[in-house]
Amino acid sequence: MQKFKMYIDGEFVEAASGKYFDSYYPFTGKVWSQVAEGGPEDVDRAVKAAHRAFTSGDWAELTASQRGMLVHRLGDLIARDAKKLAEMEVQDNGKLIAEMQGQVNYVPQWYYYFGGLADKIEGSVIPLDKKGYFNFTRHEPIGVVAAITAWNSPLLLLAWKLAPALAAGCTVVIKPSEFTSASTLEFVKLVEEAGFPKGVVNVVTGFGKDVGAPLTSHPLVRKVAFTGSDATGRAINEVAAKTFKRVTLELGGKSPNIVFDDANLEDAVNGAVSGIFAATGQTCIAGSRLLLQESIHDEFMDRLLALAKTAKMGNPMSMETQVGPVTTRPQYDKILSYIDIAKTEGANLALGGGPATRPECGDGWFVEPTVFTGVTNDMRIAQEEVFGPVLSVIKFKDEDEASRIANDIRFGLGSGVWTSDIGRAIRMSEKIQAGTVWVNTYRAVSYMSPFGGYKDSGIGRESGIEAIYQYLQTKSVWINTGAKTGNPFVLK
Ligand code: TXE
Repeated sequence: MQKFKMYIDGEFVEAASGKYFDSYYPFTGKVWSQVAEGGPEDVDRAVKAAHRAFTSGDWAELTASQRGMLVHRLGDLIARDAKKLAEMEVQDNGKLIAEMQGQVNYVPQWYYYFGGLADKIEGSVIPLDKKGYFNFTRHEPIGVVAAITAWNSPLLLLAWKLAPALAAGCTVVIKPSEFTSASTLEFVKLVEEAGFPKGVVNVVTGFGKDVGAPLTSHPLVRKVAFTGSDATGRAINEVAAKTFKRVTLELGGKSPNIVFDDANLEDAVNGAVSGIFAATGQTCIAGSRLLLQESIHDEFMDRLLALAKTAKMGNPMSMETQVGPVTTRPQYDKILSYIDIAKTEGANLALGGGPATRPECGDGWFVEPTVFTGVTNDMRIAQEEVFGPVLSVIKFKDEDEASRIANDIRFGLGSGVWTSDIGRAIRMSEKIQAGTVWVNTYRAVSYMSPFGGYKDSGIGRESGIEAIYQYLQTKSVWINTGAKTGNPFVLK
C-alpha cells in the first residue's frame, strides 16, 4: 500500500500524530493509498516555515524575474510528468483519464502565464495635486497564503492559486482535499526539483476541521484562497474576518444553460449534455438548470435524451468511457438523496433516477445520468447544488422570463446562452448575474480569462491579470522634494 507523507519546510514528514488515513479509488470503492493525517501542530510548523521563507532568506532576496523563471520551470516539470500526475488524479477522484490528461496537460500554462507576469507588475507615479512631493506606488506580496482545494480537479484548482501567489512573491501552505491528496504530494516533488527554497511551498494533509480550520485562523496567514462548498466558504470567511485576512472564495453554483428557439439545436444539445454529464456533473460550473424556450422544448428533449442514453459508463481509465463514478461515498449519497427530493417535489423523471447497476460499473460509486423535466425554479432541485449528473429542465416563454429565472437564485458562477441572434446574446450577457456567460459554447476556461462568482458563488477572481493582484497589496510612498514642513497640527 502506497503511503504519502506531508511536505513541510522542504522535507517529507509524518504527521505529529503519526496517523494515516485511507484514500479510496472510486471505481472499485477500495482503499488504494494512505495519507498522513495532519493536525493543528503540523499546521503551525508549516505556517511558521512559510513565514520564515517569506520574511528572510533566499526567496525574499530573489528578483521578480528570478521568481518568474522558477515558476516557469515548475510549469516545464509538470508538463514532463503530466501523464503520471493525471493517472494519480484518476486513482483519487475517479474522473475520466481523457478529462484529467487534458486538464493536467493544460496546467503548465498557468505557471507560464503567471511566471511571465511576475516581473511586469509596475507601480505608478501619481501626478499629485500638491507641490513639493513625489508620490509613487509599489505592489508588494501579501505574505503567507493558505491554499485550500477541493477534490474535483486538484492540480488545476491548485494552479489557479499557487501560480499567481508564487509569481507575486508570497509563500504558501497547501491543504488539499482529504479525498484527493496524492497528486498534490507527488506534484510538490516538482516544486523541490524546480529549486524553490525550502518553506516557500508546504503541504499539510488531513481533514477540514483538523487542518483547514487551524490554517484559516492562524495569525501568520494573511490570505486564504479556497475552492469548495459555499457552506465551508462561509465558515472560512467568518474565521478569516477575525484576523482581517483577505479571501478568494470559489464556491459552487446552479448555473442556467438557456436555449432559445433560434439556436442551432444540435450544438445546444451537445452543450447541454456536456454541461451536466461531463465530469459526472462534478464541476462548479455544471449547467444543472437547463432553461428551454417553450416552442422547442419537446423536440429538444427528444434529442437530448437520445444522446444522453448513449453515454458509456464504466472504467475511468478507458478512453472510451464518457461518464465515470462519483468521487466520494458521501457525494454519491448526496446525489441519490437529491434524486429522491426531486421525485417527492413532483418533477417528472425523464431519464435515470438512481444508482447505475450496469455490469461495467462494478462496485464503483456510479449514478445513472438523470434528467428531470417539468421542474419549476422554486423547487429544491432547481435551487440547490447537487454536484452530480442530475439535470433540471425548466420552460420559459421569452427573454425577460429567461433572465428572471436565471437570476432567481443565490448563486452566480456560470451560465450559457444558445441563440443565433447576436443582439439577444449581448442583451442576455448583460442581464445574467454570473461571473461567466458562455454564448453558443459551455465549459470553456483559460488561464487568461478571469473566473469567479457573483452572489453566493464567491469572492474575487482567479486566472487573468487581475488574479495576481489578489496576492499583492499596494503601498503608497511619499517623498518630500522641497515642501515646507508647515503647521504640524493640520493635515498636509
Ligand atoms: O466540500 P468542502 P466537500 C461542493 C459540492 C459538494 C460539496 C461538499 O456541492 O457536494 O461542496 O464537498 C476543506 N476550514 N463542492 O465536502 O467541505 C476540505 O477539507 C477550512 C463545490 O468536499 O467545501 C477540503 O479541502 N477548510 C466545489 C475543502 O475545504 C475546510 C468543489 C473543500 O471541502 C473546512 C467541491 C474548514 N472548516 C465541492 N472544512 C467547487 N466550487 O467546485 C472543510 N475544509
